[in-house]
Amino acid sequence: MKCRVCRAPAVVEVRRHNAGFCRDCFLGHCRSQVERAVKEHRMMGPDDRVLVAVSGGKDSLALWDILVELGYRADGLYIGLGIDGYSGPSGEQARAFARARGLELLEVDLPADYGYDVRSGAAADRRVPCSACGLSKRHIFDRVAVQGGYDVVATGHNLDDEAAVLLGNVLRWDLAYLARQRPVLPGGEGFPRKVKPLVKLGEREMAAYCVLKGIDYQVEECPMAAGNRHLGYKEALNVIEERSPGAKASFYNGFLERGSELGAGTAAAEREGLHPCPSCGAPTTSAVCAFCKLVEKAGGDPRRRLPVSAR
Ligand code: Q46
Ligand code: ZN
Repeated sequence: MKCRVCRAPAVVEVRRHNAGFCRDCFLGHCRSQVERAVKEHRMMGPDDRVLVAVSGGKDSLALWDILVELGYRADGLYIGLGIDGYSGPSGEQARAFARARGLELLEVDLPADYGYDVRSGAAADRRVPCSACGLSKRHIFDRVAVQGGYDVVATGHNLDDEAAVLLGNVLRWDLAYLARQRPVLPGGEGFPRKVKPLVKLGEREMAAYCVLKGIDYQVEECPMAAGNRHLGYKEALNVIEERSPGAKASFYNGFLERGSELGAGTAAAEREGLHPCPSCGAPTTSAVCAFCKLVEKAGGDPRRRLPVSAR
């Protein structure tokens, strides 16, 4: 197979595009897919300060790398989740990446800074671990971004992630989640804009990007992911994609083109009645926000000072 762009021998095949690429043209393809997503969905401008949610995995490190190559002012934020055998090496990969490129990586560690980890927080708040984890991460990314004056938080959700979440939301016809499932969520009083610049790139493309770029990343998945519903949806979509290459992209892109207004009213209603949490200042519709409740139940302190960029 030859590179679609320059006709040199191809090293990566992207079946969805029925195309092969040589190393340099593949890296260029990834950058241009991110540029296109940013432009199409008006994710951010050249002067925006970007906070990248960095887990140490392939997607977030590739995203950070691409945004910096495209000229964005992008710092990283890594959150230590206290998950045995996973959080230690993930943090190491994130730190090594930032150190090698002279980039700024902010860090928050749930056990050291808030007195709980994903498992104990989940048990105290009677949630499944991924729910406690997601709540903690969303809250901390939002607070660090708002307090640090970042314009936007960028996450490494790729096409496979978004198609799997979409399948789950459609199977339940969860309109509130469908309304929030866009590549850009506008900011508001107390929360930053959130963007997903990798929505045009698949999981295998991100792994290939890291390998070809020499980016070491945490290959092991989080042990808590085993058995979660999203993995099942991903597997189901992979079976369909195997038979009909491009099905995943047309499922997700069709939603963006024709179905993304689903639940728009629900989303607007959710933002009404928001007020600052008396404990941490985050916008909430309850007396105290869900994060502060979780931290208090887990015996920690939600009023911890968050890290601020030194630049
Ligand atoms: S890190 Fe957290 Fe994921 Fe692990 S506990 Fe679940 S949500 S699976 S992205
Ligand atoms: Zn709060």
